[in-house]
This record gives sequence, structure tokens and C-alpha cells, in this order.
Amino acid sequence: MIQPKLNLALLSALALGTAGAQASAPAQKTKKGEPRKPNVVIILADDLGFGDIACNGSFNTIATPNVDRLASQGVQFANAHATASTSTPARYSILTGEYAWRRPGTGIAPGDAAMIVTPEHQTLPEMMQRAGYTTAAVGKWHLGLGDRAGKQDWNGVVTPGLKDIGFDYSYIMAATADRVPCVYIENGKVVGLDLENHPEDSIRVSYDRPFPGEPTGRNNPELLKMHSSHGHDMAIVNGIGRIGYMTGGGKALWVDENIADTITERAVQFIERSVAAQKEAAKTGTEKPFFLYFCTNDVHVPRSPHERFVGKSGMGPRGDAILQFDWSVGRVLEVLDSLGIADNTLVILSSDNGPVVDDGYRDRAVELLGDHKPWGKFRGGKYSIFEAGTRVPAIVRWPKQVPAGRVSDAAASQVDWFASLASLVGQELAEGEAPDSRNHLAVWLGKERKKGRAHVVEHAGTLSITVNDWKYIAPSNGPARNNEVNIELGNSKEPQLYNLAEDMGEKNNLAAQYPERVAELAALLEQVRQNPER
Ligand code: NG6
Ligand code: CA
Repeated sequence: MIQPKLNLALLSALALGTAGAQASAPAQKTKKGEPRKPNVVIILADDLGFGDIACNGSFNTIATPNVDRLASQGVQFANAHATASTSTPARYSILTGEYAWRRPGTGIAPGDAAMIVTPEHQTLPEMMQRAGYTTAAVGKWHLGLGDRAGKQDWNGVVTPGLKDIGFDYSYIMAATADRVPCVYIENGKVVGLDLENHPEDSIRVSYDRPFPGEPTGRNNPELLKMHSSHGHDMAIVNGIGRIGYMTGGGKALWVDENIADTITERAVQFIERSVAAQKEAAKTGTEKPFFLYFCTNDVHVPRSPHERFVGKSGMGPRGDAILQFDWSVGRVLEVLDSLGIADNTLVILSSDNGPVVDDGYRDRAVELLGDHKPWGKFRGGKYSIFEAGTRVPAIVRWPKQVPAGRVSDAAASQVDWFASLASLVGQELAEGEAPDSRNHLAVWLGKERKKGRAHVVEHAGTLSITVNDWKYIAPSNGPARNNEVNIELGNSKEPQLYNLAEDMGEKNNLAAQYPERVAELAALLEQVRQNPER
């Protein structure tokens, strides 16, 4: 029998106060030539599900030795959440410390979207810069570029860009691998474009209409090496249909099979450069720690891993892409080891949202899944308000401060990375900065492993709020499922209430049984809707 435990007064206090584990920057012991503050590396996977890593219980279906190693050397979270079940809003929250649902225009962005995290925002990398860090973003971006949608100068400098929101260095894919433009952009410039010798490679991008004379997935399926199952039938680049149209690019176009190698190497080079600069600066005592926001393209569609991973998982391209993700993680860890900085580097690994099996390409992911459960024991997946939408893998390793080999059950949200890292690096947050981010450093460092956030808010069209394992999903008119991706979205016109402690699969809607609890949680959610969290 489940006993109602909540009352509104308590909930209000939790919502408005700063309840929860707090911690300030731990005292540092440093080796000679090492910055006093730790280097910080965020490795953010794309669409990697809770159950997609072996150490979350999937040992029989997938091998992720590098992720497992990270977990065994740090703390692994059982109840950590992205703020939203798709990429753009989830990433928006990480970089701004604000729930994306407060801001219009933060849904899944096209590749020619204007900046969604704008120079007017106070951002996570800016806060790290303030604390003396050298900062970089490498890999998938998906938060828009330039100040006008569709008006970016892909042949010149795309501006404003990441340097205007706190990244000293950037090497990114504008959106996703399934969206044009299919090129890397380094510090605002497309990499490898040689317009002097090849003016015909000039890049044009449109999300409205095809370019005359250019084949499309819709009209020229004979040119495709990977067919779409839904959508993805506009421009063809490397034999893969994309979302949006583009022409040009020439040698600058990425090769999908090499994306992981390319971006991982750029991440590694940034680390190497930063450490070389630290060594040099140590002579004058001015060494700067680094902050790297490394976003893999894996395991997002189109899944086209390098040939050395092909066929290795037995699950087709999706499983092979997980192996490739694990390789990228291993490569970063190896470099931290070889440079002797692993001890003084805080590594945070997570995913931007939950898993999807068929996300629009016929890559046999569904047929070859076997016993593998990307969503673990949870219901739903990417796009869903059910748990699998936002309950993501999360691991934190920092040998100096984080106890090794622990599992944390504390409720945790990526929105808190901003304030927690601010505390770690000794930065006060200004009024209005990171408005929904709370300092839960003790949770994220695995010191507090039971009590976490007072409540967790999830977003996927509608909103949900979870307090002490009681999850309330606000009624909505959205569809109950997305048949194309075969995922239950969780929308219902009726309120939903689940007890995750007893029913983590969200099967038994207890709303009719506990109307008072529904009312309390609905009121709390309304309060969060009306007021920033901090
Ligand atoms: C959807 C795409 C899907 C994926 C998603 C964004 C279609 C039919 N589906 O609209 O393939 O790109 O957007 O994923 O186009 S995310 O992880 O970047 O949010
Ligand atoms: Ca994603």
C-alpha cells in the first residue's frame, strides 16, 4: 500500500527554498604545473538510452568497456535526467541553466536556425571563462548559428557564433548529421572549403525548396545507400537523404563514416593544446584549466559508423554506433591518462535525451535489436514524457574528489550542471543567471547519493514533475504515441500519476486513486511554471 507523504506546504518550501544538497568548491591539492581548479570535460552523447550502456545492466547485449571503466572509477547515476526528451531543448538547458519550455523557439532546430542560445544569454561556458577557464565546444551543436534564420554566410564567417557565447574554440556540426549543412564549422568557418580554386563548391542551404538540378531522396532513391523509413528525403549527401536542401560543399562535405574520428580527434587536440599551454603558463603561475563540451554525433541517425565498428555489435548500425561512442569515450580517457591529468579532470558523461530505434532510416535497428533494451526498465523513449525520454545515463569521474565505484539514487537534473559547476569553480551567479539551475554539487560529485533535487521537471510537449518518486504528468492534447518511431509519447487528456518506486515502468496510473496528490503536484508544477527555480 502506498502512503501519501506529501503536503502542499512542504512542497512549496521545497520549490522555493534552496533545499537539497549544497556544497562549495572543495579545497584543492595540486601537483606542480597543474591548475588549481580541475579541468572539466562534458561528454554528451546523442540519443543514448539509459539501457544502452553495459554498466546500466546491459552486459549481455552490448559492450561499452570504456564507459564502464569511467563508471567504475566514479559515480554512476540511476536517476539523472535531461530536461527534455529531444536535443535542442535539453542542450539549451545545459548551456543556459534555464528550462527550454520557458522560451519559445527552443524545439528541435533546423540546420539553418538562428542562434537559440544567444549572445544576450549568460551561458555556462561564459561562467567558466569568468572562472579562468579556456573553453571549447566540439561536435554536435544543434542550437542555431547567426542572428537570422536561413541567412547565414556558410561561405564566409558564420556570425554571431560560439565565440560570442563563451566558447574560445569550436569545431561543430551545425545541427545533426541528418540535417544540412553537412560540413564542419571551425570557429565560424566551414572547414575545407576552397572557393578560390573551386568556386562551384559555394554552399547554399534552404529548408524551404530544393535547388534546381540537385537530386533529392524523394525523387532519386536510386542514389541512396541508406534509405529513409520516414522523412529524410531532401538533399542527398554521401548517398544519404537529409532534412533540408543544400548545394555545394565539395571536399568540405563530411563523410559520415569518419565523423566520430574527426570530432574525437578535435576534442583530443583541444585537450593536448590546453595542457601544453598549462605547462608553459606554469612557469609564470598563470596556468588556465580547460572546459570541454564534447558532443558526439553517436548514436543519432543516420548511423554510419566507421568500418572498424561495422558488424561488431551484432545489432546493426545502431549497436555499432554505440561501440563507436564507447571508443570516443576511451580515446578521451586515454589522452587524459597519457597527459597525466586524469586525476585533476572532472569528466561528466551523459546523453541529451532517451533512445529511439527507428528514427527515420532503414538501418535494421528494429530487426536486429534482439534482447537489447535501450530504454532499460523505463517506458517510452526519445520524444516521450515517460521516463525513458529523459532518464539518461550519467557518470561523473574525478579521482581527486569523487568516490569510485558508487551508484547514486539521488534525483538529478542536467539543468543543475550550471550552478553546480559555478560552485565548483568559485563563481557567484548573478540575479537571473542560470535561472532554473541549483547548486547540487554534492549530488553531482557523488557525495550525496540519496537525497537529490526536491523535484525533477521533464518536458516533452507536456510537462511532468516528480517528487519523492511520485510523478505527475500534466494532461495534454498531444498524441499518445508516435507510430513512425514506435514510441509512446505519454500524452493523455487525463492527469497521470505514477509511483516510480513501485512502478518504474509507469504502467499504473494512480491519479484517480490519489486526487489530492495530483492536485498538490499540479500546483507545484504550476509554481515552477510561474517562477524560476532559483
Ligand atoms: C526529427 C527527425 C529525427 C531526428 C529528430 C531530432 C524526421 C522524420 N525525424 O524531426 O530523425 O533528427 O528530429 O533529434 O525528420 S534530436 O536528437 O536532435 O532532437
Ligand atoms: Ca538527441
